[in-house]
Amino acid sequence: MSQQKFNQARFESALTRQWQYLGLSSSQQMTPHQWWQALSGALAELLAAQPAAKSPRPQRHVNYLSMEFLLGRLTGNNLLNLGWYDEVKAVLAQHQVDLSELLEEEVDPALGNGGLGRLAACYMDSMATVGQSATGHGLNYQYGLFRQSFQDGKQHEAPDDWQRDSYPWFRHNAAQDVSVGMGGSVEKTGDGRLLWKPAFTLRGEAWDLPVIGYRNGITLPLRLWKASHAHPFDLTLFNDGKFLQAEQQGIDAAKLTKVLYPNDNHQEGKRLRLMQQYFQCACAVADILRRHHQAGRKLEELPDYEVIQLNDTHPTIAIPEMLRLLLDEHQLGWDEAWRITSNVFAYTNHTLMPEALERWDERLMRALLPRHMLIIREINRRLKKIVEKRWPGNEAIWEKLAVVHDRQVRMANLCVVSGFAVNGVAALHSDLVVKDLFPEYHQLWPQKFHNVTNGITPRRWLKSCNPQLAALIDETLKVEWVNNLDALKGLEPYADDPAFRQRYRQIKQDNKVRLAAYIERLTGIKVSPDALFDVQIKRLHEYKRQHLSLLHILHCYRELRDHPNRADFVPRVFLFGAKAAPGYYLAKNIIYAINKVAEVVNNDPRTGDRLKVVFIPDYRITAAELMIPAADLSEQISTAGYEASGTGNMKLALNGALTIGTLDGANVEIAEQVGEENIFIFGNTVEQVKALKAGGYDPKKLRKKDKHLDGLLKELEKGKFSDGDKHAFDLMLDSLTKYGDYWLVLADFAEYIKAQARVEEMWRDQEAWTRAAILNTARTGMFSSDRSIRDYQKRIWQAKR
Ligand code: 26V
Repeated sequence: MSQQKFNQARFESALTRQWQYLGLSSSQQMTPHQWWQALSGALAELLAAQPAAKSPRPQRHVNYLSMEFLLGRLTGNNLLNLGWYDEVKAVLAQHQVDLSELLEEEVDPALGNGGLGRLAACYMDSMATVGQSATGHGLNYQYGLFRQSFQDGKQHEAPDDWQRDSYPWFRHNAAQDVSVGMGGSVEKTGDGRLLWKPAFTLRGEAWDLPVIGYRNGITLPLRLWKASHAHPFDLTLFNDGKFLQAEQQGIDAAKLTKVLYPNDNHQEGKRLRLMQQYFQCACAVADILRRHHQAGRKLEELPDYEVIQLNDTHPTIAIPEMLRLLLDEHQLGWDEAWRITSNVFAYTNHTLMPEALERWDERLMRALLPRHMLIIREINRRLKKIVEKRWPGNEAIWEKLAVVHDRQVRMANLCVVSGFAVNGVAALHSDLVVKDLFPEYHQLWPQKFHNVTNGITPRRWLKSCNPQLAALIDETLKVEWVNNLDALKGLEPYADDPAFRQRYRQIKQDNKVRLAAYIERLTGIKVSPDALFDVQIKRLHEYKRQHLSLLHILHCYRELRDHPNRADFVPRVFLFGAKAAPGYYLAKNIIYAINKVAEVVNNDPRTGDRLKVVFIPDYRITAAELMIPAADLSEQISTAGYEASGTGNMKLALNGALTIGTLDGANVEIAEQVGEENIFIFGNTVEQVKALKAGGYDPKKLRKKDKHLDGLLKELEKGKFSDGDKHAFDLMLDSLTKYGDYWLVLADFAEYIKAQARVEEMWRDQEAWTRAAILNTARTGMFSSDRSIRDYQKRIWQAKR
């Protein structure tokens, strides 16, 4: 397909219709926000009028199921992918309206927590760009991830009412609405079959967002399901007395998709969450089967035409739902229903952390989904035979492999057993999935296991967020690199060109000035753009170790006080962006500690421009788009073995920040790509972490030996940063000493400080630093999500079967 041409006359008349809808008599009456709405509404209307793109070649259609899509603002990105940015800018200028100012009016659709949700958004962008036929399925939450503010340094949460009802990119595709049952019981029919009689039904409304490929005329639907009451949709069933209405059961349908659960890497066994999961799965599976049927295809052929990719285990109930429909509604036998199902589903694992591996209480599952629970029990029964045959009488192995164990349904096991593919999200992680998480499953079915290293879309994460650098690359390479990121290799020779370095450095400087202005507007803190911008942006979690960076800040502050006249002190601005799950008190305590230390450090006249600490409130995609192009140093300091991949690490490296990091997740592959002289690797490796844990690691002993570290911790304990309150940081500090320092913060401290000294040594030679930064941009092309999607195609979606 070729790019869609911009038609000014059609655009202008669509724009006119928009202000007329708003009840205004001229475009001049529009507020800036209404202008943004009118612009987006007009574009959405023009797109909807386009004929649907045909897939370039016959291929399995991908259904990407994810509970989260962390999109960020759409209007600017859509203009860029359409290739209409300059034309639209010119038209608006004729109305005395500035496009870039309008784009600032958009509130982020924050329908995700962190990396997993953002990955889903990058993958939609790349599937559209590489021409993979696909549909995204998710939920249309009324409230996205909470808004964060700080009060006396403590995190406060406010609801994120992002106004989905008036979001101009949404189209309610009422013809695609479906009906979803819940609760009730299972009855035997006359011919001995089982049939589910739900206690109530809900309506699933199909709300579509367009995902626009990069200048190729392809648009994919991202279908976000919204729950509402079933009537009048289900009036016939209601009149027949077959189903009771949701309201009569005291179920408020609209509550179901009201709010995104704010947990990241931690499962809560809440009934409403399970209802959300099933609701999404039921809508998606009904939609997939309907499309298949309408295309005139046979059920047996489903695996030839469709794949369902599960983004973590959250949409796993799609598996028993598919089986239920094939068995009960379409009356297939178990073997055939199983063959179809197990050739359609593929599962991506995003975490090894035990507390994030989903388990659902069997009783809860049975109360809500009685038929599904029976099906899961049947899968388990058949699995037991396979395991018994391979490991006769081995209870220990069966306990590990069972899908239902201890009255809990283990969703990851269900995925591995019922799907044709399982993948991790970075080479190291995929290795650990096989070796530590599922070694026995791997012995049973080695061919199911794959690696697909994560990626990021270069449209949003370079071209749109760093337009100056994109222009320099355009001018230098003179080829289209935005959908062919390996072309960045062509920049390598320029790393040694002083004139190019100068321009590259100036762009970084301009981006830092832009960020400094944002920081001052937001927090009142003035930071110097000449300082090294040290950036850690990600969800707040102990394993990500924001508190390790905090100890380094204390170290720098101590240095400044001990040697106030040191000429070679490297000025730094520490920048954090992170939300903590509202119920994760230790994480919130770390935020508090960073903010309290910031207060003291920033207001100490001895530090001046040389040391500043800023925790940017309400970290979200829009903040990331400002911070990433301005970063000098990228903090990727998780405990080795726990960060499955990371994707912020890729965005930062691509934009020329050097990484300081452990050998964890995709850091390993980033190091391979950029070369060890252009990255700062430190800390215990996965093997060393395991050995330390096995060998009785004792942080108290370590602290006793390391006087410097002991001194820094004492400052926190004595209330020096908390107005004398000696217990302000107890939660954080006790975890590091009293409770055994599970995440090895103290164990990696000394090496981290040494690595930071290497950072400073390079920073003092700005030519060397810029050279390394350019090489980071030049050598991170493989982290384009276009490459990830092609890997999924080759290894999983379109692989020979
Ligand atoms: C897990 C859970 C557990 C159940 C309850 C709610 C909930 C919500 C989100 C999650 C996600 C945890 C997994 C996750 O986000 N993993 C991240 O995935 C990124 C994309 O693959 C990867 O780059 C990060 O390293 C990984 O932490």
